[in-house]
This record gives sequence, structure tokens and C-alpha cells, in this order.
Amino acid sequence: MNNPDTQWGEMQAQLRAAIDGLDEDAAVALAQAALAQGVTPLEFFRNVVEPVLTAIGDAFSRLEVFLPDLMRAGVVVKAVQTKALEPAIRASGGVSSSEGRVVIGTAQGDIHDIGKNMVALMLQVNGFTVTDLGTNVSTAAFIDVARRENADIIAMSSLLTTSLPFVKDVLARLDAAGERARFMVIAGGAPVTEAWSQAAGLNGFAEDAVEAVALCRGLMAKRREAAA
Ligand code: B1M
Repeated sequence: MNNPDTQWGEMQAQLRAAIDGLDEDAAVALAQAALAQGVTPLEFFRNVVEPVLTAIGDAFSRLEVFLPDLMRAGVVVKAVQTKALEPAIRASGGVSSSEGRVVIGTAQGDIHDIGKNMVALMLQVNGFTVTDLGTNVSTAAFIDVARRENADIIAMSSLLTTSLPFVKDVLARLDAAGERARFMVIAGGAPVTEAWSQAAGLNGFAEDAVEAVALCRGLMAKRREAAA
């Protein structure tokens, strides 16, 4: 790209217009055109999708936009993910061995899934076996499925301050069952910070999908070392 900042700005404006007009086709076409020009799916996600969603979220905090605007954003971005970015990311993947088993979901009471889906997809294409439990996942479901799948890692997404306590709840229930060492528990999402994750006793946290892959790889390397 000749002038990346200008081009990102133009694409952000076009995505925002597509969201405001609930025009999924226009948003998907925008992403596909960018991919055809050589922009990678992750570049598009980081430089176009994330800034637009952040701007809409900030405007929502200032009461400049309202719930229907957030809902339009969710619908349009979901179309961009499933119809343009995910197929492109999958096409570039192709790792066959399993790096480790991850059970992922959005914490109880929380239905945000755009970031969680990106993390799940990036883990999959980087060789992890991923079981995605979706959104509003209860503590019991995280733990039951982790046991059933013999998971290495439980990965929780939390976008709401009200769903954060359910991350701690998983840790507490694992402790109570004497299984804290069996599963490595990690989390991500806007309210999850490094300080919070350390205080809660998590095995780690990640700012974004790329960091989540690095974190899971690092945790698996430590687990293999400890087992050797
Ligand atoms: Co809502 N929402 N929302 N929302 N929403 C936020 C999160 C909010 C910050 C907006 C704001 O006020 N500024 C605010 C939360 C405030 C708070 O609790 N501190 C909020 C609110 C208040 C609400 C409702 C309560 C609104 C209402 O009803 N009055 C309601 C709650 C519903 C519920 O969950 N029970 C609600 C509803 C919704 C929609 C359903 C309409 C829609 C979601 C659609 C969907 O997800 N399918 C929506 C949206 C779109 C947003 C914003 C605008 C965008 C969220 C998003 O997708 N971001 C958001 C504002 C914002 O984020 N600034 C907002 C982009 C995404 C890529 O980022 O999910 O953070 P993120 O994921 C990143 C990283 O965090 C990390 O990697 C991802 C990729 O880079 N990551 C992980 C995430 N999970 C990870 C897990 C890991 C590792 C990394 O595992 C280890």
C-alpha cells in the first residue's frame, strides 16, 4: 500500500457506513477487495474492524449511539468474519499436528463473540484442537467439557465487567475439585488486564488473537518440559 494510514482510514469510513446502513454485502465486498489487494485478513481485522468497533463502543459510552448501533455492528462484522476473513485465514492454514487441546468460550452472562471467534480460529489454524462452546458459557460447562475433551487449556473471553467474576469462578471450582493443575486457564477481552489476571491466579492473558496463539504455545512448551 502506498499510504497505509490514508487507506486504513478510508476503509474504516466505508466499514462504518456499511454498519450504519446495515449493509453486509458492502462490508464483505470491502474486505474481499482489500484481501485481493494483498492486505492480510489479520491486517484488515486489526486496522479496519477493531478501530471501527472501538469507535462505536466509545460513542456508545458517550450516549452518542445506542444499542441498535451495537447490534448492527455485530451483524455486519460477523458477515465480514464468516464470509471474507475466516475463509482466507483457513486457506492460509493447514497445520496437521495438534499443538494442544483448547476449550474456549465467552464467560457466563456475556454474548460478545467477535473477538473470541477470531481467537478460536487463529488457534485452530495454528495447529490447536479447539472446542468452541460459544457464548454465555456456564462455569460447569467449561469444566465438564474440558474434562471430557481432556483439554490442556481453558480459554475464556470476557467483554463485560459483569462476566469477569465468572472467570474467577472457574478457577475456584477447579481448586475445589483439586484439578487446578490439570488445566491451564487463560482469559482475554477488554476488562482483562495483566494485573487482573495475575491477581486472579490465571496462567496468562492475551491482548489479541495473535498473542493468544503465542501464549498457548508457550504454555504448552512449559507443560511438555515439565512432563519430560
Ligand atoms: Co457490547 N459492550 N454490550 N455489544 N459491545 C461493549 C463490550 C462495551 C465496552 C461498550 C461500551 O460501553 N463502551 C460495553 C461493556 C462495558 C463493560 O462492561 N465494561 C458493552 C455493553 C455495556 C453491552 C450491553 C450490556 C449493552 C446493553 O444491553 N445495554 C450488552 C451486553 C449483552 C451481553 O453480553 N449480555 C451488549 C451487547 C452487544 C451486542 C450483542 C449488540 C454486540 C456484540 C455482537 C457480538 O459479539 N456478536 C456488542 C458490541 C459489538 C460491542 C462493542 C462495540 C464491540 C465488541 C467487539 O467485538 N470488539 C464493544 C465496545 C468495544 O469493544 N470497545 C461493546 C472487537 C473485538 C475484536 O474485540 O472482543 O475485545 P474483543 O476481542 C479481542 C481481544 O479482547 C482479545 O482478542 C480479540 C481479538 O483481537 N480477546 C481474547 C478476546 N477474547 C479473548 C479470549 C482469549 C484471549 C484473547 O482467551 C485467552
